[in-house]
Amino acid sequence: MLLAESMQALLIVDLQNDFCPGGALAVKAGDKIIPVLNSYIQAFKKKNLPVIASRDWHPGQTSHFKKFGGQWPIHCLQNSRGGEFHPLLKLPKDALIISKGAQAEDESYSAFQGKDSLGRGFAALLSNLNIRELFIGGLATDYCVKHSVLDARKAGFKVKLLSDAIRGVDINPGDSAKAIAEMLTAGAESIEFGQLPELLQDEARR
Ligand code: VGL
Repeated sequence: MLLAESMQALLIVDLQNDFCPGGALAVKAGDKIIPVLNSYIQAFKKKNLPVIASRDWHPGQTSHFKKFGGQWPIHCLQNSRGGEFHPLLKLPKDALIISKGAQAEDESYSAFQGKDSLGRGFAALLSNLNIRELFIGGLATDYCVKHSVLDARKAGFKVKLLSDAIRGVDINPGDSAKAIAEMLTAGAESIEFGQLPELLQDEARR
Protein backbone atom coordinates (compact mmCIF):
# COMPACT_ATOMS: atom_id res chain seq x y z
CA MET A 1 0.00 0.00 0.00
CA LEU A 2 1.22 3.46 -0.85
CA LEU A 3 1.02 5.84 2.07
CA ALA A 4 0.61 9.50 1.19
CA GLU A 5 3.50 11.45 2.62
CA SER A 6 2.72 14.32 4.88
CA MET A 7 2.80 17.74 3.33
CA GLN A 8 4.65 20.94 3.96
CA ALA A 9 2.93 24.32 3.66
CA LEU A 10 3.86 27.99 3.82
CA LEU A 11 1.99 30.16 6.36
CA ILE A 12 2.27 33.92 5.89
CA VAL A 13 0.99 35.73 8.95
CA ASP A 14 -0.88 39.04 8.69
CA LEU A 15 0.96 40.78 5.85
CA GLN A 16 -1.74 43.46 5.81
CA ASN A 17 -1.63 47.17 5.07
CA ASP A 18 -2.32 48.18 8.67
CA PHE A 19 0.77 46.31 9.90
CA CYS A 20 3.01 47.94 7.27
CA PRO A 21 4.46 51.49 7.24
CA GLY A 22 1.60 53.98 6.85
CA GLY A 23 -0.87 51.58 8.51
CA ALA A 24 -2.78 51.93 11.77
CA LEU A 25 -0.50 49.55 13.70
CA ALA A 26 2.62 49.66 11.58
CA VAL A 27 5.52 47.33 12.28
CA LYS A 28 8.80 49.11 11.60
CA ALA A 29 10.05 48.05 8.14
CA GLY A 30 7.26 45.46 8.02
CA ASP A 31 7.09 45.82 4.24
CA LYS A 32 10.80 45.01 3.87
CA ILE A 33 10.09 41.28 4.20
CA ILE A 34 7.65 41.23 1.29
CA PRO A 35 10.22 40.46 -1.46
CA VAL A 36 11.59 37.61 0.65
CA LEU A 37 8.11 36.27 1.27
CA ASN A 38 7.44 36.45 -2.47
CA SER A 39 10.49 34.26 -3.03
CA TYR A 40 9.18 31.73 -0.49
CA ILE A 41 5.79 31.80 -2.23
CA GLN A 42 7.37 31.10 -5.60
CA ALA A 43 9.40 28.19 -4.21
CA PHE A 44 6.31 26.59 -2.63
CA LYS A 45 4.21 27.06 -5.79
CA LYS A 46 6.96 25.51 -7.89
CA LYS A 47 6.71 22.36 -5.78
CA ASN A 48 2.93 22.49 -5.76
CA LEU A 49 2.87 22.96 -2.00
CA PRO A 50 0.05 24.94 -0.35
CA VAL A 51 0.39 28.62 0.46
CA ILE A 52 -1.71 29.89 3.38
CA ALA A 53 -2.18 33.52 4.41
CA SER A 54 -3.70 34.52 7.73
CA ARG A 55 -5.24 37.91 8.32
CA ASP A 56 -6.54 39.91 11.26
CA TRP A 57 -10.17 40.54 10.37
CA HIS A 58 -11.84 42.63 13.01
CA PRO A 59 -15.36 43.99 13.38
CA GLY A 60 -15.68 47.73 14.19
CA GLN A 61 -16.37 46.98 17.83
CA THR A 62 -14.13 44.46 19.56
CA SER A 63 -12.58 44.14 23.01
CA HIS A 64 -9.25 43.88 21.15
CA PHE A 65 -9.34 47.65 20.55
CA LYS A 66 -8.35 50.31 23.13
CA LYS A 67 -11.62 52.07 22.59
CA PHE A 68 -13.47 49.02 23.94
CA GLY A 69 -11.11 48.06 26.77
CA GLY A 70 -8.32 46.35 24.84
CA GLN A 71 -4.73 47.16 24.02
CA TRP A 72 -4.66 48.20 20.37
CA PRO A 73 -5.67 51.06 18.08
CA ILE A 74 -8.36 50.24 15.55
CA HIS A 75 -6.76 48.12 12.81
CA CYS A 76 -7.51 45.54 10.14
CA LEU A 77 -11.23 46.17 9.96
CA GLN A 78 -13.14 43.70 7.82
CA ASN A 79 -13.39 44.85 4.19
CA SER A 80 -11.23 47.92 4.77
CA ARG A 81 -8.06 48.97 2.96
CA GLY A 82 -6.08 48.52 6.16
CA GLY A 83 -7.29 44.94 6.36
CA GLU A 84 -6.23 44.08 2.80
CA PHE A 85 -3.06 42.16 2.13
CA HIS A 86 -0.20 44.45 1.12
CA PRO A 87 -0.44 45.09 -2.63
CA LEU A 88 3.16 43.96 -3.24
CA LEU A 89 2.59 40.55 -1.66
CA LYS A 90 2.15 38.13 -4.55
CA LEU A 91 -0.30 35.66 -3.09
CA PRO A 92 -1.26 32.91 -5.54
CA LYS A 93 -4.91 32.78 -6.61
CA ASP A 94 -5.39 29.50 -4.80
CA ALA A 95 -3.86 30.69 -1.52
CA LEU A 96 -5.87 29.58 1.48
CA ILE A 97 -7.07 32.61 3.45
CA ILE A 98 -7.51 32.25 7.20
CA SER A 99 -9.36 35.06 9.02
CA LYS A 100 -9.05 35.57 12.74
CA GLY A 101 -10.35 37.98 15.35
CA ALA A 102 -13.61 38.25 13.47
CA GLN A 103 -15.87 38.14 16.54
CA ALA A 104 -16.34 40.96 19.05
CA GLU A 105 -14.73 38.98 21.89
CA ASP A 106 -11.87 37.43 19.90
CA GLU A 107 -8.30 38.39 20.69
CA SER A 108 -6.94 35.84 18.21
CA TYR A 109 -3.25 36.41 17.83
CA SER A 110 -2.82 32.87 16.49
CA ALA A 111 -3.77 31.55 13.06
CA PHE A 112 -5.01 28.46 14.92
CA GLN A 113 -7.89 30.60 16.19
CA GLY A 114 -8.82 31.44 12.60
CA LYS A 115 -11.22 30.01 10.05
CA ASP A 116 -11.47 29.86 6.26
CA SER A 117 -14.25 31.53 4.26
CA LEU A 118 -16.53 28.53 4.88
CA GLY A 119 -16.01 28.69 8.62
CA ARG A 120 -13.71 25.67 8.81
CA GLY A 121 -11.11 25.87 11.58
CA PHE A 122 -7.44 26.13 10.66
CA ALA A 123 -6.31 22.92 12.42
CA ALA A 124 -9.04 20.90 10.67
CA LEU A 125 -8.02 22.33 7.30
CA LEU A 126 -4.39 21.39 7.86
CA SER A 127 -5.39 17.92 8.86
CA ASN A 128 -7.60 17.52 5.74
CA LEU A 129 -4.64 18.50 3.57
CA ASN A 130 -2.35 16.12 5.48
CA ILE A 131 -0.09 19.04 6.35
CA ARG A 132 2.38 18.23 9.13
CA GLU A 133 5.00 20.88 8.70
CA LEU A 134 4.55 24.66 8.54
CA PHE A 135 7.05 27.23 7.31
CA ILE A 136 5.99 30.41 9.12
CA GLY A 137 6.87 34.05 8.43
CA GLY A 138 5.15 37.44 8.50
CA LEU A 139 4.06 40.01 11.10
CA ALA A 140 4.53 40.48 13.91
CA THR A 141 7.32 38.36 15.39
CA ASP A 142 6.35 39.11 19.00
CA TYR A 143 2.57 38.69 18.58
CA CYS A 144 0.82 36.82 15.80
CA VAL A 145 3.88 34.98 14.47
CA LYS A 146 4.85 33.90 17.98
CA HIS A 147 1.36 32.70 18.93
CA SER A 148 0.88 30.87 15.63
CA VAL A 149 4.23 29.11 15.99
CA LEU A 150 3.62 28.13 19.63
CA ASP A 151 0.13 26.81 18.81
CA ALA A 152 1.52 24.87 15.84
CA ARG A 153 4.09 23.23 18.12
CA LYS A 154 1.41 22.47 20.74
CA ALA A 155 -0.66 20.79 18.04
CA GLY A 156 2.32 18.66 17.04
CA PHE A 157 3.35 20.33 13.78
CA LYS A 158 6.95 20.63 12.72
CA VAL A 159 7.74 24.33 12.38
CA LYS A 160 10.36 26.19 10.40
CA LEU A 161 10.58 29.85 11.42
CA LEU A 162 11.54 32.04 8.45
CA SER A 163 14.16 34.19 10.19
CA ASP A 164 14.60 36.45 7.15
CA ALA A 165 10.87 37.03 6.69
CA ILE A 166 9.62 38.21 10.11
CA ARG A 167 9.52 41.62 11.81
CA GLY A 168 8.47 42.56 15.34
CA VAL A 169 6.66 45.38 17.10
CA ASP A 170 9.08 45.59 20.08
CA ILE A 171 6.86 47.68 22.32
CA ASN A 172 9.41 46.77 24.97
CA PRO A 173 12.94 46.59 23.57
CA GLY A 174 13.95 42.97 23.09
CA ASP A 175 10.40 41.58 22.74
CA SER A 176 11.17 40.09 19.32
CA ALA A 177 14.42 38.46 20.45
CA LYS A 178 12.56 37.01 23.44
CA ALA A 179 9.78 35.74 21.17
CA ILE A 180 12.29 34.06 18.86
CA ALA A 181 13.98 32.37 21.83
CA GLU A 182 10.58 31.12 23.03
CA MET A 183 9.69 29.73 19.61
CA LEU A 184 13.02 27.91 19.34
CA THR A 185 12.65 26.50 22.85
CA ALA A 186 9.24 25.19 21.82
CA GLY A 187 10.93 23.26 19.00
CA ALA A 188 10.68 25.57 15.99
CA GLU A 189 13.76 25.59 13.77
CA SER A 190 15.06 28.85 12.40
CA ILE A 191 15.89 28.89 8.68
CA GLU A 192 16.77 31.31 5.89
CA PHE A 193 15.68 31.32 2.28
CA GLY A 194 18.99 29.86 1.08
CA GLN A 195 18.29 26.63 2.99
CA LEU A 196 14.90 26.08 1.37
CA PRO A 197 15.93 23.90 -1.62
CA GLU A 198 17.33 21.21 0.66
CA LEU A 199 14.28 21.32 2.94
CA LEU A 200 11.36 21.21 0.51
CA GLN A 201 9.88 17.89 -0.56
CA ASP A 202 9.93 16.85 -4.16
CA GLU A 203 6.52 16.41 -5.68
CA ALA A 204 7.46 12.93 -6.87
CA ARG A 205 8.09 11.83 -3.28
CA ARG A 206 4.69 12.77 -1.94
C1 VGL B 1 -0.93 41.74 15.82
C2 VGL B 1 -0.97 43.27 17.51
C3 VGL B 1 -2.33 43.33 17.48
C4 VGL B 1 -0.12 40.88 14.88
C5 VGL B 1 -2.30 41.77 15.77
O1 VGL B 1 -0.60 40.57 13.78
O2 VGL B 1 1.00 40.49 15.26
N1 VGL B 1 -0.27 42.49 16.68
N2 VGL B 1 -2.99 42.57 16.62
